[in-house]
Amino acid sequence: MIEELKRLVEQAAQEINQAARQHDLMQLKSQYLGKKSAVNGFLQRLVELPTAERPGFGKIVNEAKQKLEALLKSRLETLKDAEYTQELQSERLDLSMPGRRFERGVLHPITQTWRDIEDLFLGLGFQVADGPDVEDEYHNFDALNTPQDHPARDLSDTFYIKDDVLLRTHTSPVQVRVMENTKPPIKIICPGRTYRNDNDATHSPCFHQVEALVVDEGISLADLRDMLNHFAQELFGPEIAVRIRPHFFPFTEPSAEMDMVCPKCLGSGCSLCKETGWLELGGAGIVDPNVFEIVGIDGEKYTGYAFGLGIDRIAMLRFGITDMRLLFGNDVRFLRQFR
Ligand code: 2NM
Repeated sequence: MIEELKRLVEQAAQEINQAARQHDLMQLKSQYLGKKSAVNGFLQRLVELPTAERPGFGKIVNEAKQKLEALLKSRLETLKDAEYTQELQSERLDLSMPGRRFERGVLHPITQTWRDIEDLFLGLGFQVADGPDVEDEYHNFDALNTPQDHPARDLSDTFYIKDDVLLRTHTSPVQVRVMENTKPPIKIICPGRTYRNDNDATHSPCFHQVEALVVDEGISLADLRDMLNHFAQELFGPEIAVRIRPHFFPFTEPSAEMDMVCPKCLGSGCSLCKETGWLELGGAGIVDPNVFEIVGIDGEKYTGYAFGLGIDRIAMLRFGITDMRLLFGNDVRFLRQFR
């Protein structure tokens, strides 16, 4: 019986040492040490022995059990260690690997220009006014003294949403709304999105405008000229002069278009200014008394000037962008360049 037990223990020890998973060890434990196990069987067979040999053999069986338990325990430790080591290996961090690059965003060139223009005028005591992109015909055309048959009202120029509702074609309706609700003096700029049915290399159907309006006693063309000069020189440099040429707008009288010295050739003529030395900057004028009457401002007491500029065109000039469509393509490879 001792031999039999020895062989059993040897076999068990071998199996335990070959067990590859913790689960296998559990099975071996119940197989060799459980209630119905072969080792326990030996204890039950004690009765077959002469009484004198029973304690001795019982001791041997118990030692065998202890030996197997110790083996199981040590194999379990080994497996746990191996498992842990493997886990560490598979989750290993290579601290020498370069980190993921953190890409810092850039403001769109239009946003940069918009903000610079706002800052410039805020510094001169202007307030920034805001209004809806979707306007009614009254604020976009009627209140601005624009006749019913004016070509700007055409479907080919203006996006109508329905009768009487349209996408504003300029930010002047914001100024109308301010004049309706504010007593002079008024000193505002209205930057924002504007919409016209135009689409090519120099026109986008959605573009950005900033319009300025100053209403007070004794405002004259000289004030307008001063402001335009100051604006161009702040934005493009001290050598950039502005000139104004007579023009016509329904909402101003007199009206003017303004040009600035070409910042690329400083007036000597180049491809950008088509050899003229001048670039068109925007429109301007003295607010028509009809507009004042419509919005309820006393035109005998007050005068005002207004002007409008294209933010996108200014951004293109500043950054040397030649195709307006690049500004609206949202290609990050293009946009990244304007840090
Ligand atoms: C321009 C050119 C000339 C203008 C006029 C007004 C208002 F509301 F006061 F009548 N707002 N903006 C104006 C005048 C805008 O943009 C080229």
